[in-house]
Amino acid sequence: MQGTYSEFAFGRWESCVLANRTGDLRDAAIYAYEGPAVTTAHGRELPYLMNIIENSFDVTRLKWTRLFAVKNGVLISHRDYLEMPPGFVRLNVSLATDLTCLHSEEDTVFHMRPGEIWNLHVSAVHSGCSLSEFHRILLVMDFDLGDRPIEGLLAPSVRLGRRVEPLIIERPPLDSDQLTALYGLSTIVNETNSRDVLQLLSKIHFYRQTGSQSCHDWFCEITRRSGNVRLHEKALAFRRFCIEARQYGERFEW
Ligand code: YCP
Ligand code: CO
Repeated sequence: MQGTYSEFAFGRWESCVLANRTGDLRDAAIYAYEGPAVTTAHGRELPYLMNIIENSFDVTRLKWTRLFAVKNGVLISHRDYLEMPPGFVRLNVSLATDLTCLHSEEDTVFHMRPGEIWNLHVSAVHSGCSLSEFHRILLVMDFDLGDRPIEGLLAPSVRLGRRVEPLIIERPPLDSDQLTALYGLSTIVNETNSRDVLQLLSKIHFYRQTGSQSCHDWFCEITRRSGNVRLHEKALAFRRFCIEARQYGERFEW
């Protein structure tokens, strides 16, 4: 388990680095570098998985190989690669999942079936969750592709695999009573429950039609209506941190 990126996580969320620049497990916040990736101690404990990765992808371009585990939790909507040069792409493969484990990218919610290879556009607003006790494990690979075509990352056997229709999750609309109820949280939100409120908001787009970013916009509006200026400023700062701009290695203090 790494503390890195814990600001984005609600519930149980863990990351585990299998390969990076140094081979050091603690080197967990992604950045660009030259040269091949080095397998970490965790990666060495998973030779079968590392072997499949080597046989399926162009590992000469693979810079970060990580596992993200989530259980009864959510990684709040955010953008990645804010600190990366252009040309990075992320491929995801679900290793253990069930239908309570979902992802979002902007206005779309989907389920990654085991074995599917997903190119998530992580510079767009996105999120992921397990809405149950199911302990989902996701393989996350960041490649330095430059301006080459993405198909080149796949070994021929993988490239020729069957194309499947993605499982998009249709959601009922969010009605005006529900929106009023959400804004009503402004009457109860305070310093001690603000993270609980945010956790509730962060999951709503997985079961109601609204964009991935809505939780941040609602949280800013709820805290504004609460009249608690400090909390409202925190909300604005957190939205900036998650989806607008952040420095490399920047952390967020609640
Ligand atoms: C990353 N960004 O891109 C992380 C993953 C949330 C924030 C977790 O490596
Ligand atoms: Co992300």
